[in-house]
Order: sequence, then structure tokens, then C-alpha cells
Amino acid sequence: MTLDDILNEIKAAETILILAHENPDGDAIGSSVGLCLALQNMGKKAEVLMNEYPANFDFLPGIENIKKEPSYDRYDMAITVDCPDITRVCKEYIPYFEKAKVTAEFDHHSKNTMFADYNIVNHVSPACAQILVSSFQYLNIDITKEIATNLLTGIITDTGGFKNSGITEETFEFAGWALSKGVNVSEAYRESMLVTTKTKFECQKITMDRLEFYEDGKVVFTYMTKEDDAKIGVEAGDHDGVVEIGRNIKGVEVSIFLYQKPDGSFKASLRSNDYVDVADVCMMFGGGGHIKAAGCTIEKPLEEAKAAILAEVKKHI
Ligand SMILES: [Mn+2]
Repeated sequence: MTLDDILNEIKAAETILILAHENPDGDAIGSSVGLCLALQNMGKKAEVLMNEYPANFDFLPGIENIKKEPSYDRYDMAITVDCPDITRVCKEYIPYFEKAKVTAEFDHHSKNTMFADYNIVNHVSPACAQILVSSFQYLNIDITKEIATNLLTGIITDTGGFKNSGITEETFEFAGWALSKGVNVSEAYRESMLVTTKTKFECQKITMDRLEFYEDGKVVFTYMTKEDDAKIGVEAGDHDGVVEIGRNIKGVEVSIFLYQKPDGSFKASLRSNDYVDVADVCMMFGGGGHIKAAGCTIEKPLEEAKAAILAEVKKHI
């Protein structure tokens, strides 16, 4: 199967590049670094390119393999993780994917475009890292304690701390196995889910204060502008998790968080609880994601962007 082909390509390659989506989350980071360590253990010159990532993931073993600048002009192989489409990768790194002799991808997004030479896509998997776990097991690639720490962190963050509906038996089997391998599960959980920074906390304060209810309390909306970001000195990852606050309010079905990007457009982050497919909502704006967690970009001023996304969500309530 495709996995055997990927293993053969890995064996034939000397230099391997790993890429994930822009604004990487725990799954993108844990999957990238876990894969990088596995490839290095196979004797490959592997590295991860990311322009920035949230500082709370600094505890991950092997995080130093994340570079901003490529070490090679052309790689033998390029692999993306947690990316539904190559356009989700940071623009400056896309040419390195395209120039690579062979490409592969591991992903769990529903609207994946199968953009690589070899595509391992499973949209019922709760995390890309969980696809890597089963792929490594199938290929008999040794999952060391360090690799397991990275993959488990990807699973913890993408499942919202083992609580989202997509979790499977394998999720817990792997967590139990990782614990027996000596992985510090409580540290991985605390660092990736609970520890916050002062600027991230400020984001939560601002957005909670502005939270508005619509549709009889089934929809919540909040936002941040780039002026807010400048005022508190927002860092990579500080907006993560804000949208979850609204989702956890009793009676809420959809939580919407808009934040402004440096170019003035708004990134919309959506979450749902039961019946609304927010990936469908975001598709109307050229975005996508998962049934209960999705995003898109709206190139409109705040009030218009807010009206547009609320109108679209209303159709699904
Ligand atoms: Mn993911």
C-alpha cells in the first residue's frame, strides 16, 4: 500500500523536509517534530521549517529541529503533516515542497486535496499525530519516548485534552502505551493545554468582555483587532483557545471568534458542539477544517465580516 511506497521513498532519500500549516498548533508541531525524530533515527538528514510557533511547546524533545531557514536548496523528499492543501503552508516554504524530488503528506482534514505524490489521509482520525502513530506501527518504525511525547502532545491538543467527540480507543491505547514508555503525560498535558502566558491571558480577558449572544444564546461572537494585538504585544499562538471559551457556555451551539491579520483581513475561527457543520460554513468563505472546528479568512471590515459570518451560521441553526 501507499505507506510501503512512502517507506521506500524515505529509504532512498538523504535529505527530507517536513512542513506543516501556518500558525502551527500542537498537532502540527508534535507531528512535525515526532516525524523528524523518527526519520533522523533512520539515518536521514531531516528538518522542520516553520517561521514561528507558540513558545509553550518548547518543552518538546527535538523542538530544536524546527528551523526558520532551510539548510538545503533542494530536498530529496518533502512531507507535510496536518495540511489539507499545500496553500496552507507558509508561502515562503512552498517552493521547497514543489522542488523536492518526491512528496508525501499525512493529514486528517475533511476537505483534503490530495496534493502530494503519496497521500495518507484519514479524516476520522482525531489528530494527524494519531495517523503517524498507526503508520509507524504498521511500518515497524520504533516509537521512542521522545517521539511518543511529541505525538501524544499532538493528540492531546487536537482532542482538546481527550474530550472531543473524535477520540477513539486507539487514542487511549496510545496514551497508556506512552505512559508505560516513560512519557511524562501530565507534563505534556499541562504545558500544552493549561499553561498560559500573560499576553494570551490578556487576549482571553478582552474577548470574554466583548462576547455577544445571538440566536437565543445558541451562537456566541467575539473579536480582536490588530490594534488590540499591538496594545498587548500578541505572540504566536496567543489567539489559540479563545474560541473554546464561548463553546463551553451552556446552550451554545456555535462559537465564532474573529481576529484581524496584519493585512487587515479577518481570520474567523469557528467551533460547534452538536449538529452544525462549521467546515460547511467556512467553505462558503473559501476556508474549511473539521465538522466541529473550522476556519476561514474574510476580507471585509469588522462589521461586514461579522454580519456575513453570523448570517451564514444562522442558516445552520
Ligand atoms: Mn490537526
